Amino acid sequence: MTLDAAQQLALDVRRGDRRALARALTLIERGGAPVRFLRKALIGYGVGSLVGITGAPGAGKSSLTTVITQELRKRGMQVGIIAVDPSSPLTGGSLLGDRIRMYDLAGDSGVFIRSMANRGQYGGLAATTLDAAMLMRAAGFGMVLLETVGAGQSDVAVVDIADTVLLVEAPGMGDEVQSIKAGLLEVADVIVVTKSDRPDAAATLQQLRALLRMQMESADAWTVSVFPVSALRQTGVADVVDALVAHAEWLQTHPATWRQQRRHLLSLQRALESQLHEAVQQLPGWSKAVAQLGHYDCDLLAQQLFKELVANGFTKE
Ligand SMILES: Nc1nc2c(ncn2[C@@H]2O[C@H](COP(=O)(O)OP(=O)(O)OP(=O)(O)O)[C@@H](O)[C@H]2O)c(=O)[nH]1
Ligand SMILES: [Mg+2]
Repeated sequence: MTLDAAQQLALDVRRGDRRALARALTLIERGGAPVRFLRKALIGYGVGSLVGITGAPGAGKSSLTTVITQELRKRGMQVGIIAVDPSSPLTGGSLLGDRIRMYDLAGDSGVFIRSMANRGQYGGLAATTLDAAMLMRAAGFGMVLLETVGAGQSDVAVVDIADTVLLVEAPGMGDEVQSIKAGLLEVADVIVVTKSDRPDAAATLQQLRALLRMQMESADAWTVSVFPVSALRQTGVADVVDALVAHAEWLQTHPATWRQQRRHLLSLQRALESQLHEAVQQLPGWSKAVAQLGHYDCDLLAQQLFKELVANGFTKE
């Protein structure tokens, strides 16, 4: 893809062309030069915030994502959804039996759902997801919701890249609140106790609120709140959405949070990796190194390539 073609595509994305958006997302997943071109063409466009929705498997993340999206739509906001689990019901299944269907959302042109597989691209899933969110923001989505597979590595990534971390806790999942074990409570901006229609939800709610009261707060820190939500009965959703919008606004006046700094660092790392990778492929020694793969240790080959790169004078655009 040429820079011109990428610029045209970026323009189409910004006009709200859904096919262009889908195409750009595919390019981003493949990586390489087009990603750089797109980034260059889209940087600074769009203002929506990226909300990471995380919690244990089966906690109710997809159901919550659905009802939050419906509430945002009521408020006239366009919503992007990224599901990083390929087996997620977000990609086509039904939730809560027939009551809530992601299909309903998929038929709404104000909602764009994309599932991302955990591919081994350099930069990793977190960086690719950041780029995807950048595209969706540029396409005019006021909020991008990112649902993760649950406890595990990708959770950590969500914490690193999201503007707002929404922690999902289901009631009655043992005496210990699940997210304490995962160390997620400290990084949550908004907490939801799902399935609040269940009788054991009240105890979980109390437990979490008590835990939060024990946490230290600095003068200008954001106040974390716990909200009960029933996706089944569709109660409590507006309060959560209010909190998400309030947090996005709060970030406007508090841009230097540690999470945002880490996010920017991740973007830089991704850019460095992709530029370095491309530059190395231009070297005369590249094909030799590829031929030697399997015979030498990769660290050694990387070192040789790096030396060659420095000797040739690394200059790019
Ligand atoms: N009673 C009740 N059940 C709910 C509610 N929300 C979700 N559930 C049920 O909880 C189960 C898990 O819901 P999901 O929304 O798929 O949870 P998830 O966290 O996305 O699950 P994974 O993506 O598999 O980790 C399903 O059987 C839902 O029907 C709710 O508000 N009330
Ligand atoms: Mg799910």
